[in-house]
Amino acid sequence: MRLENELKAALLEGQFKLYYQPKIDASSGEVIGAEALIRWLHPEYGMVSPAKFIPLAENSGVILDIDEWVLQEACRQNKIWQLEGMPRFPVAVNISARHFYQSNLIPTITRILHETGLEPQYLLLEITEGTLIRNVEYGVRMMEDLKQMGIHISMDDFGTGYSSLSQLDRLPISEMKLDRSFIQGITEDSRKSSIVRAVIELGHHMDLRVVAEGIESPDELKYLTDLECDQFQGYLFSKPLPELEFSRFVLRWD
Ligand code: G
Ligand code: G
Ligand code: NA
Ligand code: MN
Repeated sequence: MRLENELKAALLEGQFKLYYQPKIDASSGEVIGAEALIRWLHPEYGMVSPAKFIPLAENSGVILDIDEWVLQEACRQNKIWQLEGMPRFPVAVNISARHFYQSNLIPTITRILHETGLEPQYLLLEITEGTLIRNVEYGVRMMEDLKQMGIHISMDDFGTGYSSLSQLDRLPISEMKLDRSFIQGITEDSRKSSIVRAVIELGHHMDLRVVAEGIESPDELKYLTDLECDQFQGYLFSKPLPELEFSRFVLRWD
């Protein structure tokens, strides 16, 4: 079977599953968000990493179906957590560049929010810098439309892709997410720490929050706390977890 068909079949057969990784607020220490990360529970090969199948899905059209499923599932789950009385926080969904340029992204999100009953401020979209290479004007307009709807946007993997520094002041984003390649080894590598320090300062000047991902050690956390990074995410706190384990994590954490 061609991979495209296999991915479509997997979607129909319910072989995809969302895991959630907590985002921690630097000042309160509380869980203030969750990033949804897809997993493929393949009947033969076991758990397949999105790093393997997302790029392939992006080369066919099936990424649109996958992203739509992820949006639906993440919004549905966040609403369930709210109804269960969990503290409210936004769920972050990764949107591929290809989907961003699909004219039906906004109607799709509108429908999903309506169907799930989730308010727009509880959905955060993570897009990478590379998303804007294709057409900055269009990308900015799309982001403005999303902002109008009350949806926040995070610039993911900041610092790794096409540098949109010249465009940064035009982008209606709420947060910058420092790529984990800058975080790993930050305590020993003065080059990395200079970059991170500068990005945090830049973000704060632009009234953006700065999130560090991929934090694995208490030393890295201490370092980033001293640099006044706003939010933290990484294995130090938790790996991405299935929904039930995630809610247990939140309850234990508080
Ligand atoms: O969870 P993990 O680190 O294995 O993810 C690997 C890559 O797959 C990351 O770059 C991540 O952004 C991407 N990814 C994970 N989940 C999703 C998803 O739901 N949609 C899209 N488009 N990408 C995802
Ligand atoms: O591209 P994106 O930033 O969305 O990818 C996030 C990926 O990083 C996910 O696949 C997630 O599993 C992974 N991840 C999350 N925390 C850590 C961490 O502390 N260390 C490492 N190595 N990977 C992490
Ligand atoms: Na992400
Ligand atoms: Mn990232």
